[in-house]
Amino acid sequence: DELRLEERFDARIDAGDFIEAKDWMPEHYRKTLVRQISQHAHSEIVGMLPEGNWISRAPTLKRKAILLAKVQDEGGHGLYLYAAAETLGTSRDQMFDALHTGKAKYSSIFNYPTLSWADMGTIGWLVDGAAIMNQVPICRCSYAPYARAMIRICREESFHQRQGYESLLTMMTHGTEAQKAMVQDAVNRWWWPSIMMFGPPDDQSPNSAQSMRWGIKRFSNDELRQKFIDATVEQAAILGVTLPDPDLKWNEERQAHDFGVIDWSEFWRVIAGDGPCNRERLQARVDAWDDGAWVREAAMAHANKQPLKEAA
Ligand code: FAQ
Repeated sequence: DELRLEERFDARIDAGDFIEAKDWMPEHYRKTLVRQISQHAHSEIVGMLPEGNWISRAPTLKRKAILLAKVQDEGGHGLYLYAAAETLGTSRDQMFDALHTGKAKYSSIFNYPTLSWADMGTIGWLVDGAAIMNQVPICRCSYAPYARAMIRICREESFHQRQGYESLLTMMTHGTEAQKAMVQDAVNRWWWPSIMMFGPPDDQSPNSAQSMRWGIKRFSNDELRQKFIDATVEQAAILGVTLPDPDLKWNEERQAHDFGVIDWSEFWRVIAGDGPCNRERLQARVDAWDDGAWVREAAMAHANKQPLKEAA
């Protein structure tokens, strides 16, 4: 019966087993995964938009080729993740519908505008950097199809992070004063939204305890945020940029950096739909879906003809 199955499931989780699509799982585990994986997929797809804005304006052929490859990778990540979520019994149409009607979330970070070329490097460095910090532990997530998808995604994310850092380093070491100022301005705008990507503080994170119990999350939001800040401070020093937080300093006792107060009211406002670009991002996805209607219709018409052909 249900209770025995749940006990067996918990024991498997405690033993560090991976759960496969056809294994028994509690309904709440399934729902939590559908929520997280589909939101992750939506983030990748919506995340193509801020960078897509700069493909036609990249400064050199090399930078354009890199940016194109990165944005295509993000499309690929979205597809692996939708496929992973489908193994839990949800359909892609249901997931798209949830996104297009504003029921499903996607990462807060993609609701900010990309105002200069330096934003491309800064997204790679900070946004992909934060994504890697959050996603490497998901390669060991208890749900195996998600964990497997994350391995390839993380490899590609590390290319994304490095291309961003290298692009900023080029501007900071060989650039003009105006280019250096452009980098600093981009870092000033992206820093706080990047550290919000890890989600609300642990004591305001309703899903964390259960997700950690189930091995979906391996570290808490605050733990990952701290690790990211500690790693990034050194990288900022090498780049020669300042992080826009006067309270950021090494704490010998904690062996970690202290940092200033995060404006959580901004975070909650953005995830509730009222960030600088929420309406524009969602509209772009709805338009893409509507514009693609003829492709779906043609594919269905073609598929429907197949059995007739075979019979003939
Ligand atoms: N944005 O209880 P928790 C990328 C929501 S990286 C929006 O702590 P949880 C790569 C949360 O959903 C970005 N909403 O939730 C890329 C929940 O609301 P709900 C995507 C957020 O799930 C780079 C509520 O707040 N990465 O795309 C955010 O345990 C460059 C309470 O929060 C992933 O999705 C946020 N930042 O922890 C692409 C990673 N934070 O659902 C292009 C996988 C929290 O109950 C360019 N996901 N919320 O209505 C996760 O690790 C987790 O889901 C967290 C949130 C850590 C994001």
